[in-house]
Amino acid sequence: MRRLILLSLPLLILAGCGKRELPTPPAPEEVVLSQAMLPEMLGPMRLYRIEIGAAGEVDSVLLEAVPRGTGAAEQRFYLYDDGGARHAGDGDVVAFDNIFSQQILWQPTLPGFREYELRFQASRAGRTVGEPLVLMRSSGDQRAPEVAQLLLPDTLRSGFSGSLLFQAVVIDSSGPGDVARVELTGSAAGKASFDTLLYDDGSHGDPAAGDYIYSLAVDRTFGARKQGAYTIRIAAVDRSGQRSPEKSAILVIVNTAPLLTDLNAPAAVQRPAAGASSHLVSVRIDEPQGLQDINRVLLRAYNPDGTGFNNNPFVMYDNGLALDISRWDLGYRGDLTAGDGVYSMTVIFDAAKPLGVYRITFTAEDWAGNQSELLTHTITLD
Ligand SMILES: [Ca+2]
Ligand SMILES: [Ca+2]
Ligand SMILES: [Ca+2]
Repeated sequence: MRRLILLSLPLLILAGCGKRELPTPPAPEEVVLSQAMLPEMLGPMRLYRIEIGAAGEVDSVLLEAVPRGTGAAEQRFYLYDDGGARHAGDGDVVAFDNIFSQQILWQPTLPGFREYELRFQASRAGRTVGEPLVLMRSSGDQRAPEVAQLLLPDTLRSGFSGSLLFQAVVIDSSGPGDVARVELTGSAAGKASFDTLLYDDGSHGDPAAGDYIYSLAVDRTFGARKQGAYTIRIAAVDRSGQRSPEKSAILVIVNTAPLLTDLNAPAAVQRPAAGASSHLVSVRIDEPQGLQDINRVLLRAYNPDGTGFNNNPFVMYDNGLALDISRWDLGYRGDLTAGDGVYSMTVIFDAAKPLGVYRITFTAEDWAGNQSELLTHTITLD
């Protein structure tokens, strides 16, 4: 009798399958991690209370701190939802409210700025459940760097030779590697301000890398477009974005006018019987702050009777553009080589020009507004 029952059971189950769905086991309760509470920036040897919401049936949540790019957990913490009853000092406030907590002492193995993956993983009865939640956070010293000392010249003489160093000693408790940048700004009332960076990597004239002395070597061209007493402010920013107080000093930048040299123009020209004759006129500009400080070079021409040419003044160019009368206004005035400091223009005489002595004057002006002395030349048309 007993054997008969055992045999008939599988038959009954099979018969049932044909008519309705297999009974599905109850789905395990879904576990979702959310609403982690932790600071953006973790400071070494500081205590933090961490919280995470974990919906579902969860015993604990494991937090692993993985330095970015290493893949290996450096620190591990377990978070509990026990109201602090079973794990004293975990900082959990209310038991069984699905908020898991722990107080952690953040102890990175390396000082300085570093990014971390913080991986939260829920577990139940010793097995992981649900998907991990990964958050990016950074770790680093929370004290701002400090500009300890400025090593600046007090004056940049006009046209000085060689180079001078702008330097600042910057202290950061996490080491020079934690300083993201050292900024220098210069300002003066009514003048355009400027900014640049100082370096401690052996570049830009820095004599020694990694010695906390940030440097920038400048030459005479640094004074281009600058003139007068500037307030120099230097500040350092670390990799967590914290900014030091500024340290300031006064720097006097002396900027003087360009000099006109090497005038190249004919002393005498034969008037053409017909048509026109053209003559290249050029002058070399010595500018103490370099060519980038030259604003404009002007030529003025005067007739034998002393009257000025209608088109005075003429702009001279250092653009390397050959003479092309149809593109005269675009700067095609016969300059031979661009950017060599030799500014050029072509003087044209036609058959209608009166004979006599023509006077030509040259001036140059820099971007600080300094005017060169006037250079005068004469061309005799005969
Ligand atoms: Ca250095
Ligand atoms: Ca100048
Ligand atoms: Ca030129």
